[in-house]
Amino acid sequence: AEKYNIALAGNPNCGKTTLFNELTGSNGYVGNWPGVTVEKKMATWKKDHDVTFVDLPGIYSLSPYSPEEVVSRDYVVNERPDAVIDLLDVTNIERNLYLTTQLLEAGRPVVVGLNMCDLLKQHGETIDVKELSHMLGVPVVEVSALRNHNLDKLVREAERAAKEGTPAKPLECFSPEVEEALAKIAKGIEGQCKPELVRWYAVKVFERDVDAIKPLGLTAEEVKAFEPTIEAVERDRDDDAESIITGDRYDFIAKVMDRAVKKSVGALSTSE
Ligand code: GDP
Ligand code: MG
Ligand code: K
Repeated sequence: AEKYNIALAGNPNCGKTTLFNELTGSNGYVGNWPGVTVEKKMATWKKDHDVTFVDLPGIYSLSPYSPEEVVSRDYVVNERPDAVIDLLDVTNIERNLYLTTQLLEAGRPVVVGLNMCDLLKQHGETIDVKELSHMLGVPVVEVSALRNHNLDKLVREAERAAKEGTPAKPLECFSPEVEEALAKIAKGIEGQCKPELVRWYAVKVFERDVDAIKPLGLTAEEVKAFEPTIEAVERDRDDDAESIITGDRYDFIAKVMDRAVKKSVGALSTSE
């Protein structure tokens, strides 16, 4: 049978360890990621040893500000797991979706698990899973790691995504002037990376993330040639490139919240 590596990604406290232990019985390998004291955990699915889960460190973003983010980014982008399960804490969905917007650009098949769905009712929210899946462009499964609810379904979806091997389609979540700049940059880096990573690297060039764009092998001059494109947007928006990208991601998330997450009738909170 085919063997698949499935990475578990998500914010701190989203329930990743609970999920990992439930799926694997926690009998796997525990060590460190190369060069850093960040714990690396790998173990096979107790129901099918051809599926290996790689527990990535809990992170809020793939922007490389911490060793945890660097490890996660390098694993997903360069080591290329067969699929990524992006686990979200539904009681914190707005914040958790930020990482999702980045993971969808990383060129790998993605399945979203909405964890802690056992708490949704008391949290006073309902989630339109169909709409959320439509907006994100990937399968979404409601689960509870703690109560072992729907976990097989989540893994089967991830297995199917791995088998198909179709990378998630990056969201078109940026404002028109940013999209235009990204398209220009994408043209300039075409052929320098895998087609499914052109968007990822275009964003990284725009953000001037010199570390992340090293694999493109651009000369300093080639990198500099993108400056007028980036600076034009920065003047237009009166903000720096990285903040513009972050702001646009949150604007997109606000739309997702508006369309796919509803306060349920009788919820304790009356504020929006
Ligand atoms: P991690 O930081 O992502 O590894 O999160 P943990 O697995 O340590 O979980 C954080 C907390 O959330 C723990 O107290 C878990 O018991 C709890 N938790 C995890 N999954 C669920 C769930 O599906 N429902 C509920 N109610 N709590 C959960
Ligand atoms: Mg953990
Ligand atoms: K950021």
